[in-house]
Amino acid sequence: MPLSSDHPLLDGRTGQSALVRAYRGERPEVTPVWFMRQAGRSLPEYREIRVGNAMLDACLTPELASEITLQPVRRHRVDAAIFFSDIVIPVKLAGIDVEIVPGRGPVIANPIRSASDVAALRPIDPAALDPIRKAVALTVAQLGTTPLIGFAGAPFTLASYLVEGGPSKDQQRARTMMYSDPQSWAMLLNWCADVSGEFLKAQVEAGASAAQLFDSWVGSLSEQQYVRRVAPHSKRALSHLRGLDVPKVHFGVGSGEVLKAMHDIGADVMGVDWRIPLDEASRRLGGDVPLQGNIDPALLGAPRHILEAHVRDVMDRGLSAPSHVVNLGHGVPPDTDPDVLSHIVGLVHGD
Ligand code: 1CP
Repeated sequence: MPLSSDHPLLDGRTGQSALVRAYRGERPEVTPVWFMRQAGRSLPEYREIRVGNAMLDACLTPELASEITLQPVRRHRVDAAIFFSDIVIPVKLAGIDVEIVPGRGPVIANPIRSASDVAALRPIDPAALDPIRKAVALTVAQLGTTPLIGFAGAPFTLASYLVEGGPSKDQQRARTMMYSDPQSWAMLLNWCADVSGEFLKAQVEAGASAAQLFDSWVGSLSEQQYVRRVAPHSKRALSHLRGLDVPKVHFGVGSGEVLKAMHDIGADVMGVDWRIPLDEASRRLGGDVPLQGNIDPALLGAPRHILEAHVRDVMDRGLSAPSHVVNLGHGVPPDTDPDVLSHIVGLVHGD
């Protein structure tokens, strides 16, 4: 089913925005900028609104999710909103007992480690996604010409949480399962692809103008294992957007070795972390892929002149790609001074 005619991309609201034009490979007059994890703990207004609301409850309360999504757009004047939610929301909506533990991250009550655990997984009920559709609709109604980016976790990153039971340094248990029980692994990743894919599709249908797949922990894989045991499932996640013509961004941390393979699953734009310069990323991708990134989050705490020189260097190197959306190389650290983010926006926009 194509996008409806009153979708922001088609009804004149976001189709000509700097973000969408850059994602499509054009160079708008002003370079667009937004920040991964811009909606969250670095903002006092976020910390205030979250008092008394557990993380995943906030994500599933449309008015709250919408307000939190809008906060960084108002404050920083970024060129995009990213939907406030979490990669584990579709897993929760499919019946898995998961919580976000403050200071730690997602914790799964009963990790998925055996063939029978995998066999017991159930598909997501489309009605369970109603709070997501509602939150997105509320948000785009207020965003006007600023596009909303929808997102989902890629199957490998999502499966890592399910198998490990929580955050882990190198996803070792998950990778053990990948080698020792490839069949259950493939079934688990297909399930993750389908729940993430439906979550992403719900956001796009309800009004998101772009989609970003986060494979945050892909850096723990070799290229060979990525191509063989992961990439087909990431492609499957994106296949849920078939017929919905929105730009698709693919991002991973430590993804230098797999950048090309990550693009090959059907991404239009590659998000790059801070470990490789954008001109090198562009070279690895053949020079014709729009890029997003890659300010080192560590520099947000550096003296202004050092940060500014780094941002200019990132922008210069971004000229080697057909187009560039400025972002960080990973999420905003919680202790970031929000004024530093606003300052970067001004610098990138040339205010
Ligand atoms: O109580 C809180 O405020 C918890 C902190 C928090 C927030 C603000 C979590 C827990 N998730 C989120 C929101 C969130 N998560 C967004 C919202 C919008 C935005 O980017 O502005 C997004 C896109 C995510 C996606 C997400 N969740 C990813 C992929 C992006 C990335 O940062 O790599 C991952 C890996 C998660 C898992 C997760 N959720 C929360 C935490 C602390 C973590 C990481 C834990 C770990 O280190 O393994």
